[in-house]
Amino acid sequence: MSRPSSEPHRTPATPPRSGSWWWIVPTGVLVALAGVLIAMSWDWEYDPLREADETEPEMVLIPGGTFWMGRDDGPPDERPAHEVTIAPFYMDVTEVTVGQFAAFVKATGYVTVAERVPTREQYPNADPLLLKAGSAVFVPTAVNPFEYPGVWWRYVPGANWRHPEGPQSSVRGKRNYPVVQIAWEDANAYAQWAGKRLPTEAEWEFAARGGLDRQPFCWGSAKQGEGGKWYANTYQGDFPAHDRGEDGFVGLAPVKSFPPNGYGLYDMSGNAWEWCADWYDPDYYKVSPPVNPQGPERGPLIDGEMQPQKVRRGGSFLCDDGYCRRYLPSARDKNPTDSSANHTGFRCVKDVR
Ligand SMILES: [Ca+2]
Repeated sequence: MSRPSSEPHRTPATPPRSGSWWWIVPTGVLVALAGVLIAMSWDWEYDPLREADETEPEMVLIPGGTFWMGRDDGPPDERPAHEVTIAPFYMDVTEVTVGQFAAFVKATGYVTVAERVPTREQYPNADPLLLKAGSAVFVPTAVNPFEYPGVWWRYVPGANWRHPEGPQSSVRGKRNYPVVQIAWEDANAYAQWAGKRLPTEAEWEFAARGGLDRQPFCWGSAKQGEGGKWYANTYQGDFPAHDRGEDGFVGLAPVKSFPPNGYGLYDMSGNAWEWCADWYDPDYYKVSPPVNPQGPERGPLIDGEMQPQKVRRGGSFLCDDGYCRRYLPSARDKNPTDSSANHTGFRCVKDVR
């Protein structure tokens, strides 16, 4: 009996089949997947310069004159009401739009403050996790606003004028919305490029009042929503938890969505805050010159800020009657020059020559 062979039975190797197409299907799937990913990233990286609007922004002549600036029954920084005389000037009829700002960026390659990576040298006391390019975004929050003021703001990396609410948002189709996430120096850079300038605080208030004398609102004395009429894009509801949007808009509205004031200016009240040229000083009205005041030489340090702040005016879509009624023509606000948020934009003026 012969010993069984320990040699395993070998199956002869199958020779490679020439001309096999087995790899086609998986490769096709991979190519298709890559295509989908590219298409998706194209959407995420939507180029806002496609919104560029190169038509000349419409301006209107503000006639100049003498008016009562501030009010005596308002917050301390609006007192005293005092007479101010303003020279005539031209003013943009709307807030600078996404389209207009895109045209500026397209022409100059300008990079806004919110798009620049902040450095430790600039912000030695900042949380290192916050040293990322970004900006402030409003997040609805169910709190008592008087008890926890400002907790509805988040610093969102990637938020800027191209992505106003953060990286997943875009300005696609928003050519006629006010541009926001604009710092004072961005607004000033745009104004210089356009051959214009930012309004002084006094010019802004004169223009906002639309020729009316000491009225509480830019349109007169009727309250928002009175008789079913809405005059501005503000906030209705439980601020900062829920905006009912009774005026037709939750968040920003396209410019010209509400009636113009007496000078033909839109959105001087609500929608987006507007930067002014002046430094902010809460006591400035006590010493303000009566003719064409330009604001103080430099503002005081307030609110624990390390730098003086610039004035902004007009309020925004977040102005709520119960918490912050700063959509009134007399209302003053301020922020540091490098700050931006998704409710702050600007408009420009030009001298009459
Ligand atoms: Ca609204």
